[in-house]
Amino acid sequence: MNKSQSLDDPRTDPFDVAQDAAVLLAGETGVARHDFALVLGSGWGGAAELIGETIAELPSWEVPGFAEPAVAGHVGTIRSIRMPENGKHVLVLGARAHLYEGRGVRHVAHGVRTAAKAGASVIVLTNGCGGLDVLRGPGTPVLISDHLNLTGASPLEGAAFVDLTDLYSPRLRAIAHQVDPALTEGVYAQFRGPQYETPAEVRMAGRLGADLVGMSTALEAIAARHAGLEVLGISLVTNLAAGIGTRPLAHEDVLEAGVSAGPRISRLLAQIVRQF
Ligand code: 8IG
Repeated sequence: MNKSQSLDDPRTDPFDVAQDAAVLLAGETGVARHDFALVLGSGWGGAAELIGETIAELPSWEVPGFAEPAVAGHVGTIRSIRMPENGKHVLVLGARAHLYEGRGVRHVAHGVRTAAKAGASVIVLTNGCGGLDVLRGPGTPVLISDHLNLTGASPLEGAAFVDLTDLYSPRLRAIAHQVDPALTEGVYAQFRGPQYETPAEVRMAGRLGADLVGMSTALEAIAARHAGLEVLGISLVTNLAAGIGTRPLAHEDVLEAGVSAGPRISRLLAQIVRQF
């Protein structure tokens, strides 16, 4: 068997590594094609069990192009789930690479590219984030309507002039609203991190149109659109952004908000995916 090429070699086509990953996943799971993919961010880890039966679960680092996750609370497995209602297969990526980990944008985009090569037509990107609106405090899920990519980076290479109008699928957002009419929408601003924003940066993001601030998702959404996937983005507000609330930001509070909102948002996500 060929050893997989490295994403870090500039001569490697990152889609070739994604193809290798998809072939390995098909072999290990026995599922030739997955229909949907989910990227589970902070707080969202419980959704998979509610969606269906786990057919197979692999440590992500056994799959070409994936590495071990760096952050406590980020789950490092890739699962194949079968939905009992319709027999559809869902690829659950619990291993997200963040820009702040410093491995580069190819690693950030690798999960969504693997999902596309595995056959998925839809990807749901979830995250935990900071909120700018005091009326949507910790524990509130918010649909992403659009984003501001404030990272200065792109997951694309070369002249990939991809259209991002309606990047966050109006069709899928309508499904989510049907499932929960109380869901609101917001614009997600991705910062590079890993530090949280200063209050001035949060005010800046607000003036630019952001409702949510985070360190993921926008770059993945761009890569997903480029790979031909339909994108749904859902954030869980785990903290009020710096200077909006009265308390300093702490990763422990973020994890706690995820734990307490987890069952509720997991049910919501499972209900949405059933309508795809
Ligand atoms: I969870 O307040 C989480 N992720 N940039 N700001 C940014 N990322 C976050 C935040 C936040 N909370």
